[in-house]
Amino acid sequence: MLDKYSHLKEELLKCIDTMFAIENIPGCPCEELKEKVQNNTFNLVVLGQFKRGKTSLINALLGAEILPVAVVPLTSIATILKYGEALRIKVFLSDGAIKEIRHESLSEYVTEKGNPKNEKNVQEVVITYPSPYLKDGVRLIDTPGVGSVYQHNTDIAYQYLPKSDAALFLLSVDQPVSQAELDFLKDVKEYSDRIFFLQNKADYVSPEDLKESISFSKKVIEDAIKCDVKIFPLSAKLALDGKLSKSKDLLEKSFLPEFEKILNTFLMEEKGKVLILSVSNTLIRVLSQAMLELELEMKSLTTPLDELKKKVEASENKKKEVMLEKQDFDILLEGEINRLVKTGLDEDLREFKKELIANLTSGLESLYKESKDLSGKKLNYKLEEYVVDEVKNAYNNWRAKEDGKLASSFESICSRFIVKINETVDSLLKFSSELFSIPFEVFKSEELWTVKSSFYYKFKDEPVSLELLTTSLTLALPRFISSTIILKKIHEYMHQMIDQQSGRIRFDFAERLDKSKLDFRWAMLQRIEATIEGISTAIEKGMNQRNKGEKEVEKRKQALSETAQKLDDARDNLLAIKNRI
Ligand SMILES: Nc1nc2c(ncn2[C@@H]2O[C@H](COP(=O)(O)OP(=O)(O)OP(=O)(O)O)[C@@H](O)[C@H]2O)c(=O)[nH]1
Ligand SMILES: [Mg+2]
Repeated sequence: MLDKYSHLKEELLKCIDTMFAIENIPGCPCEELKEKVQNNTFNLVVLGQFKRGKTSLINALLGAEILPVAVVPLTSIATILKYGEALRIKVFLSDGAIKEIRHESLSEYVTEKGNPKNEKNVQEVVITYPSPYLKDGVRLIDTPGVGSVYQHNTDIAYQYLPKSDAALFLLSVDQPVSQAELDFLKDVKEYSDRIFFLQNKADYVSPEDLKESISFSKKVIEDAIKCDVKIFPLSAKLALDGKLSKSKDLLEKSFLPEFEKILNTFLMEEKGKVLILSVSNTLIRVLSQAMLELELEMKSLTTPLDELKKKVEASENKKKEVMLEKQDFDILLEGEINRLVKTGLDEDLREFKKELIANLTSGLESLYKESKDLSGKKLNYKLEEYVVDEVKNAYNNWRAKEDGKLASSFESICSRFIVKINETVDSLLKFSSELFSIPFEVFKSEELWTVKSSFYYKFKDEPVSLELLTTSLTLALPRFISSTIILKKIHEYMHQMIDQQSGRIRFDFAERLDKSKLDFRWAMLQRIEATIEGISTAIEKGMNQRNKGEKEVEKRKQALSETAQKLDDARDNLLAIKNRI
């Protein structure tokens, strides 16, 4: 399946290259589409309670012992695996520094043991590895397990939910599905429509027990999330052993090949098919517009001059109408984005702050009660540490969730605009084709623009969490100070920090929305102008040619019919690619 995808992808890239070479194809975002085809990414996030075998599954899929596994809660940092010619590991630290490390030292950064409570301040780790699995933009993301005694591990896993295009959710035969697992699953479901369930450690039990444990999990999960689920058996351990020792027998026993087949088909369907179809559709649209413009030039070479002048006039009037519509789009878009900031972002932030202040105030009270006999310095330190940790976690989690929410609101605004803008462009084309009696059919298709417009919201190579800006209070405290004054000061400190952090996050979100808006506007509204421009230029070209005499006209006609042939061929190739999908 993936092979077929790679092949079609190559064909599509070839088509784009031929289109590059055809004279004057107007408004073709060829460069952009090419990049899109080449760099399309798909985030496959591995999730689950601690110790279900998430990390082992990734190693099994890659067929190599890349990531460290253990019997105690281990993974503490998210690791992203993507394609690269060699095994290379980069550690992104929260102060923005990037460090390249050797494979042997990986566990000093990504595990609870090597990096307890993330004392090394790692944001995330990115590993490149030459596995066919990761080709074509699939990224596997290992997350820390949720539900262990380490709350910070759970928090990190949550930060990656909004980034998932699909999730692999791991269960294990030795642990019946727990309430905590179901709660987590419900949250996962909010972010991902596509969840694959795996019942790992199948090698622990007999085939009968395996069946029974799967049907138990299935029932519990279906009751909880109210939809049918399929659970795949798996032994990540046997799968890796099988791949390493090239033992077919072990691999069969691991059940991995069966699951891989399903997963590959899914990736091809979801990732490959959608991409190839939408790029082909966009290109076909561009081609039919190019053909129309070519015919317009042809007509302007041959239509009697009087008649031509009248038609040009009619065309000019339509142009003015469309330019006015374009202005309206601009104003409407501005308004919608402002509304998203005011009623979406600002309100969510207000709610979140209110809740956070209430939680922290009561948390501080109880911590104060149990520690007020400590010395001033120690008490202050303890309370301050509590506030810093809580604020940091709360904002990072909230930010990740809000990010997903804003991205989808933004995309739905864009989709609505795309429909309207396309209608305008189509009506203009239709008008010109009728005016000059050129056969032209509007090509309706799913467009790719949304993908491009959400660029700023997509999973970039930057870490997901925002570091906290803090200054410590301890240094500023007078030598003798009562514990109630310390509590009061810490309260002020907390409010100040929350305000500061909110301001930063709001600024960051608003700025990204603004950039996304500009990007979208540029890409979309520019199309209206390009269409107008294309039509006028085609007619002008023909008229100019006529001034040069009969011979030149004939020559141009010849050239135009040759180009028309090339456009036809390109269209046929694209249709053939679409058919094969
Ligand atoms: N028998 C058996 N053991 C397995 C299997 N998969 C994983 N294990 C073991 O289970 C333990 C946990 O595996 P990990 O892959 O570290 O689990 P994890 O879900 O990544 O754990 P955290 O990162 O701590 O959440 C390790 O001791 C693995 O060797 C399996 O299929 N069969
Ligand atoms: Mg792990």
